[in-house]
Amino acid sequence: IQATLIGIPTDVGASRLGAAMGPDALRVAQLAPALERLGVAVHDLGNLAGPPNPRNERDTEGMRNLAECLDWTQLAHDAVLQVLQQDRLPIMMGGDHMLAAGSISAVARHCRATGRRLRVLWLDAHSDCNTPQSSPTGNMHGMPVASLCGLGPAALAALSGATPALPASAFCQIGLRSVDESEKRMIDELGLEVYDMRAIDELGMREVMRRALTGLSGPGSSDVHLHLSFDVDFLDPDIAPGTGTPVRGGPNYREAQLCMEMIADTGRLASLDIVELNPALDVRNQTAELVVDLVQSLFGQSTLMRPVAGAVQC
Ligand code: DIR
Ligand code: MN
Ligand code: MN
Ligand code: MN
Repeated sequence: IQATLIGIPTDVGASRLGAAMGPDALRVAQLAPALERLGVAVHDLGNLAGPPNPRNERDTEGMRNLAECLDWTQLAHDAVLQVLQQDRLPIMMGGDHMLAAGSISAVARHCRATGRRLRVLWLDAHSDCNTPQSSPTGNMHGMPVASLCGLGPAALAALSGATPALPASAFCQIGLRSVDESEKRMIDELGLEVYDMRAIDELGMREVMRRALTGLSGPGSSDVHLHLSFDVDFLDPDIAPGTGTPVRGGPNYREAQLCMEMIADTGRLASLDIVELNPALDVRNQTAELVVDLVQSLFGQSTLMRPVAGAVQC
C-alpha cells in the first residue's frame, strides 16, 4: 500500500479551538513511522493552508463560519481527489469533522468516475446529520453527513459534482451516544444504518462490525471503496480525553481494537479521515498515541498472522 498523509489543520467547524493542532499531534505520535513498520509506504504532504478561525456567531441561515468551512472543504476535496487519482490511499489528519464533507465528496467523485461502490463507515459519538435549520449550535462539524446527503447549503452539498454526493444507504454509523432530537428524526428520514452504543452493548462489537462490513469481503466485493471517517470522540473519554466534545460511555480499548482489526480484515480500506483530535485538551498526547495504535490495527497489525478478507466470516 502507498498512503499519503494530508494535514488539514482546521477548527472552523467546531465550537472549541484546538483541533487545528491535530495533524502535528499525530506526527509527534509517529503516525508515519508506525505505518511504515507495517509495510505501508507513506508520504506526508504537510498541511493544507486555509483560512483562520474568525469565531463568528451563527449567521442568519444558522451556521457558524460557513465561508471558511467552504474554503477548507474545497481544499480538502481537491487534495484528496489528487491523491486518489495517483492510486494512493489518502489519510486525512484533521482538523474538525466538517472536513469530511470535502474528503468524502472527493471519494464519491472518484468512485463515480471509476465505477466503484462506496461504503462509508462513520465512527463517532455523534450522528453529524444536523442541517443549519435543525442544529442547536450552528457548528458545521455537526452537519457533514446531512451535507453529503444533499441537505444544507447548496455549494457545500454540490462539492462532489453531484447532489447528493452519495446515497444515505452508503453510510453506516457506529458508536453513537449523543444524538439531538432533530437528528433522531433525520436518521429515520434518511434511513441511515446506525449501530449506537446500545447496539454495541447488546450485540457486542464483533456482531456489530460483522453486520456493518457485510458484503465487503470475499468474491464480488473487489469493486468496493471503503472509507473510514474516524471521529476520535467515538472512543471512551477515559482512554481518549483529547477531543472537543467527549461523551462518556464509548467503546473501550479492546472494543476499538476489534473494530479496527475487523475493518482491516476486509482488505477494502481505501481512504481514512482522522478528525476531532484536540491536543489542547489531551493529556501528554495520549489520545494521539492511542489513535496511532488503532490505525496500526486498521492497517493490518495483529498479534498473530491472519488471513485478509475472510477472517470476518462467521
Ligand atoms: C451537536 C454536537 N450534535 C451539534 N455535534 C458534534 O453541534 O450539532 N459532533 N460534536 O461531532
Ligand atoms: Mn484509483
Ligand atoms: Mn463526534
Ligand atoms: Mn463527528
